[in-house]
Amino acid sequence: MKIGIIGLPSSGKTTIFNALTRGKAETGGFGAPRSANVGVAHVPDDRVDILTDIFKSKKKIYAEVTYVDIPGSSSGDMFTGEAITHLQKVDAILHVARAFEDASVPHTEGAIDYKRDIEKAAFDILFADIALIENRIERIGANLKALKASERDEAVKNIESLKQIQVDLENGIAFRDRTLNPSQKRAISDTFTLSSLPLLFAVNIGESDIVSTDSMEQELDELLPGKYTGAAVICGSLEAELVDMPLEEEIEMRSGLNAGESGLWRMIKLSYRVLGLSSFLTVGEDETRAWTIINGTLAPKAAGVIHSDIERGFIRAETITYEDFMDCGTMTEARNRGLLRQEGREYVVQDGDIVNFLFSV
Ligand SMILES: Nc1nc2c(ncn2[C@@H]2O[C@H](COP(=O)(O)OP(=O)(O)O)[C@@H](O)[C@H]2O)c(=O)[nH]1
Ligand SMILES: [Mg+2]
Repeated sequence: MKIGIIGLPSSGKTTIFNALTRGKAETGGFGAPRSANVGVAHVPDDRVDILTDIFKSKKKIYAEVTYVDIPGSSSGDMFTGEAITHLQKVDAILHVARAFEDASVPHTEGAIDYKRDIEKAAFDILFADIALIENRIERIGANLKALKASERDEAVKNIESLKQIQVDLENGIAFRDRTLNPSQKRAISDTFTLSSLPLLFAVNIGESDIVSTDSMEQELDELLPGKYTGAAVICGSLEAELVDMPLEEEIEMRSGLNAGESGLWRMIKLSYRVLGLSSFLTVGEDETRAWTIINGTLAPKAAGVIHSDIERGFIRAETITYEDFMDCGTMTEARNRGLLRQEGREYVVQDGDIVNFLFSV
Protein backbone atom coordinates (compact mmCIF):
# COMPACT_ATOMS: atom_id res chain seq x y z
CA MET A 1 0.00 0.00 0.00
CA LYS A 2 1.28 3.40 -0.97
CA ILE A 3 -0.01 6.74 0.32
CA GLY A 4 0.82 10.15 -1.13
CA ILE A 5 1.18 13.04 1.33
CA ILE A 6 0.07 16.47 0.10
CA GLY A 7 -0.79 19.75 1.78
CA LEU A 8 -0.06 23.46 1.86
CA PRO A 9 3.56 24.57 2.26
CA SER A 10 4.76 24.35 5.90
CA SER A 11 1.71 22.38 7.04
CA GLY A 12 4.11 19.76 8.39
CA LYS A 13 4.09 17.18 5.57
CA THR A 14 7.76 16.34 5.85
CA THR A 15 7.65 16.41 9.66
CA ILE A 16 4.81 13.86 9.64
CA PHE A 17 6.50 11.85 6.88
CA ASN A 18 9.61 11.62 9.10
CA ALA A 19 7.52 10.57 12.10
CA LEU A 20 5.72 7.85 10.11
CA THR A 21 8.79 6.44 8.38
CA ARG A 22 11.48 7.25 10.97
CA GLY A 23 12.95 9.35 8.20
CA LYS A 24 15.39 12.20 8.29
CA ALA A 25 14.17 14.30 5.37
CA GLU A 26 14.81 18.01 5.64
CA THR A 27 11.93 20.09 7.04
CA GLY A 28 11.23 23.79 6.99
CA GLY A 29 12.22 24.43 3.38
CA PHE A 30 10.50 27.64 2.28
CA GLY A 31 12.29 28.06 -1.04
CA ALA A 32 11.91 26.13 -4.25
CA PRO A 33 10.01 22.87 -3.77
CA ARG A 34 12.29 19.87 -3.56
CA SER A 35 11.79 16.41 -4.93
CA ALA A 36 9.48 13.91 -3.24
CA ASN A 37 10.62 11.83 -0.25
CA VAL A 38 9.76 8.14 -0.21
CA GLY A 39 9.81 5.99 2.94
CA VAL A 40 8.29 2.92 4.52
CA ALA A 41 6.32 2.70 7.78
CA HIS A 42 5.97 -0.60 9.60
CA VAL A 43 2.49 -1.48 10.80
CA PRO A 44 2.74 -2.15 14.55
CA ASP A 45 1.16 -5.55 15.28
CA ASP A 46 1.36 -7.40 18.65
CA ARG A 47 0.37 -10.63 16.96
CA VAL A 48 3.53 -10.58 14.88
CA ASP A 49 5.65 -10.01 18.01
CA ILE A 50 3.99 -12.82 19.95
CA LEU A 51 4.03 -15.35 17.08
CA THR A 52 7.69 -14.60 16.38
CA ASP A 53 8.49 -15.61 19.97
CA ILE A 54 6.33 -18.74 19.86
CA PHE A 55 7.80 -19.99 16.56
CA LYS A 56 11.32 -18.75 17.39
CA SER A 57 11.34 -17.23 13.89
CA LYS A 58 14.66 -15.91 12.63
CA LYS A 59 12.95 -12.94 11.01
CA LYS A 60 10.02 -10.76 12.05
CA ILE A 61 8.40 -8.74 9.30
CA TYR A 62 5.53 -6.30 9.82
CA ALA A 63 3.13 -5.21 7.13
CA GLU A 64 4.34 -2.07 5.40
CA VAL A 65 2.87 1.18 4.19
CA THR A 66 4.91 3.31 1.80
CA TYR A 67 4.56 7.07 2.14
CA VAL A 68 5.50 9.57 -0.55
CA ASP A 69 5.95 13.15 0.68
CA ILE A 70 4.96 15.18 -2.38
CA PRO A 71 5.89 18.87 -2.42
CA GLY A 72 3.55 21.29 -4.16
CA SER A 73 4.44 24.71 -5.46
CA SER A 74 5.62 27.32 -2.94
CA SER A 75 2.44 29.33 -3.62
CA GLY A 76 0.30 26.46 -2.36
CA ASP A 77 -0.73 24.63 -5.55
CA MET A 78 -0.78 20.99 -4.45
CA PHE A 79 -1.54 19.57 -7.88
CA THR A 80 1.41 20.52 -10.01
CA GLY A 81 2.20 18.28 -12.97
CA GLU A 82 4.90 16.57 -10.96
CA ALA A 83 2.57 16.00 -8.01
CA ILE A 84 -0.05 14.40 -10.29
CA THR A 85 2.59 12.04 -11.68
CA HIS A 86 3.24 10.86 -8.11
CA LEU A 87 -0.45 10.67 -7.24
CA GLN A 88 -1.13 8.42 -10.23
CA LYS A 89 0.93 5.76 -8.46
CA VAL A 90 -0.61 5.83 -4.96
CA ASP A 91 -3.58 4.03 -3.35
CA ALA A 92 -4.72 6.99 -1.27
CA ILE A 93 -4.10 10.67 -0.58
CA LEU A 94 -3.08 11.89 2.87
CA HIS A 95 -3.65 15.62 3.17
CA VAL A 96 -1.83 17.34 6.03
CA ALA A 97 -3.83 20.25 7.44
CA ARG A 98 -2.04 22.59 9.78
CA ALA A 99 -3.62 23.29 13.16
CA PHE A 100 -0.51 24.29 15.12
CA GLU A 101 0.07 27.94 15.94
CA ASP A 102 3.62 29.16 15.41
CA ALA A 103 4.27 32.75 14.39
CA SER A 104 7.68 31.81 13.01
CA VAL A 105 6.09 29.42 10.45
CA PRO A 106 4.10 31.35 7.84
CA HIS A 107 0.78 30.05 6.45
CA THR A 108 -0.17 30.72 2.82
CA GLU A 109 -3.78 31.43 3.80
CA GLY A 110 -2.96 33.73 6.71
CA ALA A 111 -4.88 32.58 9.79
CA ILE A 112 -4.71 28.96 10.94
CA ASP A 113 -7.99 27.17 10.18
CA TYR A 114 -7.67 23.45 9.54
CA LYS A 115 -11.36 22.91 8.74
CA ARG A 116 -11.15 25.54 6.01
CA ASP A 117 -8.02 23.84 4.63
CA ILE A 118 -9.68 20.41 4.70
CA GLU A 119 -12.76 21.67 2.88
CA LYS A 120 -10.64 23.51 0.35
CA ALA A 121 -8.50 20.43 -0.31
CA ALA A 122 -11.60 18.27 -0.86
CA PHE A 123 -13.00 20.95 -3.17
CA ASP A 124 -9.74 21.35 -5.11
CA ILE A 125 -9.69 17.61 -5.75
CA LEU A 126 -13.26 17.68 -7.09
CA PHE A 127 -12.46 20.78 -9.09
CA ALA A 128 -9.46 19.13 -10.75
CA ASP A 129 -11.75 16.32 -11.92
CA ILE A 130 -14.44 18.75 -13.09
CA ALA A 131 -11.81 20.55 -15.20
CA LEU A 132 -10.65 17.24 -16.61
CA ILE A 133 -14.19 16.20 -17.59
CA GLU A 134 -14.99 19.61 -19.09
CA ASN A 135 -11.85 19.40 -21.11
CA ARG A 136 -12.76 16.00 -22.42
CA ILE A 137 -16.30 17.09 -23.34
CA GLU A 138 -14.88 20.03 -25.25
CA ARG A 139 -12.34 17.92 -27.09
CA ILE A 140 -14.88 15.32 -28.17
CA GLY A 141 -17.30 18.11 -29.16
CA ALA A 142 -14.70 19.89 -31.27
CA ASN A 143 -13.95 16.68 -33.10
CA LEU A 144 -17.57 15.63 -33.81
CA LYS A 145 -17.82 16.99 -37.36
CA ALA A 146 -14.76 15.05 -38.45
CA LEU A 147 -16.31 11.73 -37.42
CA LYS A 148 -18.21 9.22 -39.53
CA ALA A 149 -21.91 8.94 -38.69
CA SER A 150 -21.42 5.63 -36.89
CA GLU A 151 -18.62 7.02 -34.71
CA ARG A 152 -20.54 10.18 -34.06
CA ASP A 153 -23.35 8.33 -32.22
CA GLU A 154 -20.81 6.85 -29.86
CA ALA A 155 -19.14 10.22 -29.31
CA VAL A 156 -22.46 11.93 -28.57
CA LYS A 157 -23.28 9.21 -26.06
CA ASN A 158 -19.91 9.72 -24.40
CA ILE A 159 -20.57 13.43 -24.11
CA GLU A 160 -23.91 12.69 -22.44
CA SER A 161 -22.30 10.34 -19.95
CA LEU A 162 -19.53 12.81 -19.18
CA LYS A 163 -22.10 15.57 -18.61
CA GLN A 164 -23.92 13.40 -16.04
CA ILE A 165 -20.63 12.83 -14.24
CA GLN A 166 -19.83 16.51 -14.36
CA VAL A 167 -23.14 17.44 -12.72
CA ASP A 168 -22.50 14.92 -9.94
CA LEU A 169 -18.99 16.24 -9.36
CA GLU A 170 -20.39 19.76 -9.21
CA ASN A 171 -22.82 18.52 -6.56
CA GLY A 172 -19.88 17.28 -4.52
CA ILE A 173 -19.97 13.58 -5.38
CA ALA A 174 -16.41 12.33 -5.76
CA PHE A 175 -15.55 9.29 -7.87
CA ARG A 176 -14.60 7.46 -4.68
CA ASP A 177 -18.21 7.75 -3.47
CA ARG A 178 -20.00 6.46 -6.55
CA THR A 179 -20.16 3.65 -9.03
CA LEU A 180 -20.17 4.38 -12.73
CA ASN A 181 -22.64 2.73 -15.08
CA PRO A 182 -21.12 0.93 -18.10
CA SER A 183 -21.49 3.84 -20.53
CA GLN A 184 -20.03 6.28 -18.01
CA LYS A 185 -17.17 3.88 -17.50
CA ARG A 186 -16.58 3.73 -21.23
CA ALA A 187 -16.64 7.53 -21.51
CA ILE A 188 -14.02 7.84 -18.77
CA SER A 189 -12.04 4.83 -20.03
CA ASP A 190 -8.80 4.54 -18.08
CA THR A 191 -8.40 8.19 -17.20
CA PHE A 192 -6.82 8.91 -13.83
CA THR A 193 -9.14 10.95 -11.65
CA LEU A 194 -7.93 12.46 -8.38
CA SER A 195 -11.26 12.14 -6.59
CA SER A 196 -11.30 8.37 -7.08
CA LEU A 197 -8.52 8.05 -4.49
CA PRO A 198 -9.53 7.55 -0.86
CA LEU A 199 -8.84 10.80 0.98
CA LEU A 200 -7.25 10.83 4.42
CA PHE A 201 -6.46 13.86 6.50
CA ALA A 202 -3.81 14.34 9.17
CA VAL A 203 -4.57 17.34 11.31
CA ASN A 204 -1.22 18.56 12.60
CA ILE A 205 -1.76 20.04 16.05
CA GLY A 206 0.57 21.83 18.45
CA GLU A 207 1.56 20.26 21.76
CA SER A 208 -0.86 22.43 23.72
CA ASP A 209 -3.80 20.84 21.84
CA ILE A 210 -2.84 17.23 22.50
CA VAL A 211 -5.46 16.97 25.26
CA SER A 212 -8.18 17.67 22.66
CA THR A 213 -7.07 14.91 20.27
CA ASP A 214 -10.07 12.60 20.86
CA SER A 215 -12.73 15.31 20.78
CA MET A 216 -11.21 16.76 17.60
CA GLU A 217 -11.26 13.34 15.96
CA GLN A 218 -14.92 12.91 16.84
CA GLU A 219 -15.73 16.27 15.32
CA LEU A 220 -13.79 15.36 12.17
CA ASP A 221 -15.70 12.08 11.89
CA GLU A 222 -18.89 14.11 11.66
CA LEU A 223 -17.34 16.51 9.15
CA LEU A 224 -16.16 13.61 6.96
CA PRO A 225 -18.92 10.98 6.96
CA GLY A 226 -17.92 9.31 3.66
CA LYS A 227 -16.78 5.70 3.66
CA TYR A 228 -13.57 6.50 1.79
CA THR A 229 -12.47 9.48 3.80
CA GLY A 230 -11.45 10.22 7.39
CA ALA A 231 -9.05 12.10 9.61
CA ALA A 232 -6.51 11.50 12.35
CA VAL A 233 -5.23 14.17 14.70
CA ILE A 234 -1.50 14.05 15.33
CA CYS A 235 1.18 16.32 16.72
CA GLY A 236 3.83 16.14 14.04
CA SER A 237 6.66 17.81 15.92
CA LEU A 238 6.17 15.60 19.01
CA GLU A 239 5.87 12.41 16.95
CA ALA A 240 9.01 13.28 14.98
CA GLU A 241 10.85 13.81 18.27
CA LEU A 242 9.60 10.57 19.81
CA VAL A 243 10.74 8.25 17.01
CA ASP A 244 14.35 8.64 18.11
CA MET A 245 13.60 7.75 21.73
CA PRO A 246 13.91 4.38 23.43
CA LEU A 247 10.45 2.84 23.93
CA GLU A 248 10.33 3.27 27.74
CA GLU A 249 11.16 6.96 27.46
CA GLU A 250 8.59 7.36 24.70
CA ILE A 251 5.87 5.78 26.85
CA GLU A 252 6.82 7.96 29.80
CA MET A 253 6.76 11.11 27.68
CA ARG A 254 3.41 10.22 26.14
CA SER A 255 1.76 9.61 29.47
CA GLY A 256 3.29 12.83 30.84
CA LEU A 257 1.65 14.74 27.96
CA ASN A 258 -1.54 12.64 28.01
CA ALA A 259 -0.68 11.93 24.38
CA GLY A 260 -2.42 8.52 24.21
CA GLU A 261 -1.77 6.27 21.24
CA SER A 262 1.11 7.01 18.92
CA GLY A 263 0.39 9.16 15.90
CA LEU A 264 1.75 6.43 13.66
CA TRP A 265 -0.77 3.99 15.10
CA ARG A 266 -3.61 6.51 14.61
CA MET A 267 -2.59 7.01 10.97
CA ILE A 268 -2.26 3.28 10.30
CA LYS A 269 -5.64 2.50 11.84
CA LEU A 270 -7.22 5.28 9.78
CA SER A 271 -5.60 4.00 6.57
CA TYR A 272 -6.75 0.43 7.23
CA ARG A 273 -10.30 1.57 7.98
CA VAL A 274 -10.69 3.94 5.03
CA LEU A 275 -8.95 1.70 2.50
CA GLY A 276 -10.74 -1.40 3.84
CA LEU A 277 -7.58 -3.35 4.59
CA SER A 278 -6.74 -6.36 6.78
CA SER A 279 -3.59 -8.25 7.69
CA PHE A 280 -3.16 -11.99 7.51
CA LEU A 281 -0.19 -13.77 9.03
CA THR A 282 2.32 -16.44 8.05
CA VAL A 283 4.48 -18.19 10.63
CA GLY A 284 7.49 -20.46 10.69
CA GLU A 285 11.06 -20.97 11.78
CA ASP A 286 12.38 -18.73 9.02
CA GLU A 287 10.02 -15.81 9.47
CA THR A 288 6.80 -14.58 10.97
CA ARG A 289 5.18 -12.01 8.80
CA ALA A 290 2.07 -9.86 8.35
CA TRP A 291 0.69 -9.24 4.85
CA THR A 292 -1.78 -6.58 3.78
CA ILE A 293 -4.90 -7.43 1.75
CA ILE A 294 -8.09 -5.63 0.78
CA ASN A 295 -11.10 -6.90 2.76
CA GLY A 296 -12.92 -9.57 0.80
CA THR A 297 -9.81 -11.01 -0.85
CA LEU A 298 -10.13 -14.69 -1.79
CA ALA A 299 -7.46 -17.18 -0.72
CA PRO A 300 -5.66 -17.54 -4.09
CA LYS A 301 -5.40 -13.77 -4.49
CA ALA A 302 -4.09 -13.43 -0.92
CA ALA A 303 -1.50 -16.09 -1.79
CA GLY A 304 -0.52 -13.92 -4.73
CA VAL A 305 0.46 -11.13 -2.33
CA ILE A 306 3.24 -13.45 -1.14
CA HIS A 307 4.24 -14.73 -4.57
CA SER A 308 2.53 -15.07 -7.94
CA ASP A 309 3.66 -18.74 -8.13
CA ILE A 310 1.66 -19.55 -5.00
CA GLU A 311 -1.42 -17.95 -6.53
CA ARG A 312 -0.91 -19.81 -9.82
CA GLY A 313 -0.32 -23.18 -8.17
CA PHE A 314 -2.83 -22.69 -5.34
CA ILE A 315 -4.17 -25.97 -3.89
CA ARG A 316 -5.64 -24.97 -0.53
CA ALA A 317 -5.04 -22.78 2.51
CA GLU A 318 -4.52 -24.28 5.97
CA THR A 319 -6.03 -21.63 8.18
CA ILE A 320 -6.59 -20.84 11.83
CA THR A 321 -7.62 -17.61 13.50
CA TYR A 322 -5.00 -15.95 15.69
CA GLU A 323 -7.31 -16.27 18.73
CA ASP A 324 -7.91 -20.01 18.16
CA PHE A 325 -4.20 -20.59 17.77
CA MET A 326 -3.43 -18.73 20.98
CA ASP A 327 -6.02 -20.91 22.77
CA CYS A 328 -4.27 -24.04 21.50
CA GLY A 329 -0.67 -22.93 21.84
CA THR A 330 0.68 -25.23 19.11
CA MET A 331 -0.36 -26.23 15.58
CA THR A 332 -0.47 -29.90 16.65
CA GLU A 333 -3.01 -29.10 19.35
CA ALA A 334 -4.96 -26.95 16.88
CA ARG A 335 -5.08 -29.85 14.43
CA ASN A 336 -6.20 -32.26 17.18
CA ARG A 337 -9.02 -29.92 18.15
CA GLY A 338 -10.07 -29.52 14.52
CA LEU A 339 -9.43 -25.77 14.55
CA LEU A 340 -6.91 -25.85 11.72
CA ARG A 341 -9.23 -25.58 8.74
CA GLN A 342 -8.62 -26.59 5.12
CA GLU A 343 -9.95 -23.78 2.95
CA GLY A 344 -10.33 -23.66 -0.82
CA ARG A 345 -10.44 -21.10 -3.63
CA GLU A 346 -13.67 -19.47 -2.44
CA TYR A 347 -12.43 -18.74 1.08
CA VAL A 348 -12.35 -15.05 2.03
CA VAL A 349 -9.19 -14.47 4.07
CA GLN A 350 -9.92 -12.67 7.36
CA ASP A 351 -7.90 -10.24 9.44
CA GLY A 352 -5.70 -12.20 11.85
CA ASP A 353 -5.88 -15.49 9.94
CA ILE A 354 -2.68 -17.51 10.25
CA VAL A 355 -2.37 -19.12 6.84
CA ASN A 356 -0.21 -21.78 5.26
CA PHE A 357 -0.75 -21.96 1.51
CA LEU A 358 -0.28 -25.33 -0.17
CA PHE A 359 0.59 -25.04 -3.84
CA SER A 360 2.33 -26.79 -6.69
CA VAL A 361 3.93 -25.24 -9.75
N1 LIG B 1 5.33 24.36 16.34
C1 LIG B 1 5.22 23.37 15.47
N2 LIG B 1 5.93 23.43 14.35
C2 LIG B 1 5.81 22.43 13.45
C3 LIG B 1 4.94 21.33 13.64
N3 LIG B 1 5.02 20.52 12.56
C4 LIG B 1 5.91 21.12 11.73
N4 LIG B 1 6.40 22.27 12.27
C5 LIG B 1 7.38 23.19 11.69
O1 LIG B 1 6.82 23.79 10.53
C6 LIG B 1 7.81 23.97 9.53
C7 LIG B 1 7.38 23.29 8.26
O2 LIG B 1 7.33 21.88 8.47
P1 LIG B 1 7.57 20.88 7.26
O3 LIG B 1 7.36 19.52 7.82
O4 LIG B 1 8.84 21.16 6.58
O5 LIG B 1 6.33 21.30 6.34
P2 LIG B 1 6.05 20.94 4.80
O6 LIG B 1 6.43 22.14 4.01
O7 LIG B 1 4.57 20.73 4.76
O8 LIG B 1 6.81 19.71 4.46
C8 LIG B 1 9.10 23.37 10.09
O9 LIG B 1 9.88 24.43 10.59
C9 LIG B 1 8.61 22.48 11.21
O10 LIG B 1 9.56 22.36 12.23
C10 LIG B 1 4.18 21.28 14.85
O11 LIG B 1 3.39 20.34 15.11
N5 LIG B 1 4.36 22.33 15.73
MG1 LIG C 1 8.30 19.35 3.02
